[in-house]
Amino acid sequence: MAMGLNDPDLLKSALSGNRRDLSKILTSIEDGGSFEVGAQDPWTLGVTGPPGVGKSSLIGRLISSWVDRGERVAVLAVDPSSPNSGGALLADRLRMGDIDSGDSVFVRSLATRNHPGGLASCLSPMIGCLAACGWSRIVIETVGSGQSEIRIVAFADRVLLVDGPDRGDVVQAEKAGIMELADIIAINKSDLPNSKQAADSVRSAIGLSHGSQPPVHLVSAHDGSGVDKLLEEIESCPGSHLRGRLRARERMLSVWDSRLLDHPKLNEVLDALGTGSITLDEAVESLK
Ligand SMILES: Nc1nc2c(ncn2[C@@H]2O[C@H](COP(=O)(O)OP(=O)(O)OP(=O)(O)O)[C@@H](O)[C@H]2O)c(=O)[nH]1
Ligand SMILES: [Mg+2]
Repeated sequence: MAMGLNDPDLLKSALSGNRRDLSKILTSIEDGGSFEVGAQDPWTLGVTGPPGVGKSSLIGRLISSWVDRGERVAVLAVDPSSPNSGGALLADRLRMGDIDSGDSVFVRSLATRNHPGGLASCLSPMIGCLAACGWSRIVIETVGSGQSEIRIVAFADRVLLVDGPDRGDVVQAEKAGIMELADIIAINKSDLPNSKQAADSVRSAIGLSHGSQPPVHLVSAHDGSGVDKLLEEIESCPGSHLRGRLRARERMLSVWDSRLLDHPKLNEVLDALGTGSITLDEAVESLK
């Protein structure tokens, strides 16, 4: 199961920059292996937002700028694995423009369908592994603005919510509460009509909430407008301080969830609960 992690040569090779061996290690982490190498302080950005708003295109823009500055960028693209999407790999669709990714960009898809208990147990070790292997910018992209996406991006130290010019997108994000967790909001597709109105409506929606309000940037991944400013905002974002507690809560809930969903006795207890032979309280007790 965690065979790759017990192989010192593989580890050494990944740490010295071998991408194939890095992939092998990430696979063994996905399969349940743990990974701990020294005290790393990974730089992480979570990017989330409704389908099709341009998250990958925008990440592509950010990657170009980062690579120009000498950063090495890793993207963990989390596949929602909805039955409708057919498990399409987000990484395949990552639009990175014409950047020469070379050794500076690493993209990895994570299929949530392989993880009934969620990704909680593998995200932190994967991030740690990428940081140890010298990836200085680690981006986690998720699609949607529901609870599970919030839980995933909460593993990053700064969160960017991307929205589109449709009011429907914005409402979705408001409902899910992702706006409270976002450090920065980008309204993409500023080259299309209605994007300014969408930005205004987001500003007024967050104006009604308490606490510090995230800045709202109007950007276009297509023509690049506003992207430099957005990048500066991301770079100067203080990381975990502002919304650290909120994110900690989501991380804890997702670890809690996955412990329950991965519990070896779960099916047995559900069967008993389903037939009424035990009570809900007894079921909970027996899964502690
Ligand atoms: N007009 C316009 N279209 C854009 C812009 N950014 C992205 N798109 C288009 O929007 C579509 C979706 O772009 P993606 O970058 O795949 O969006 P996404 O949010 O990553 O999509 P999912 O990962 O499937 O949720 C593509 O057809 C892009 O060409 C933009 O700034 N302006
Ligand atoms: Mg995408």
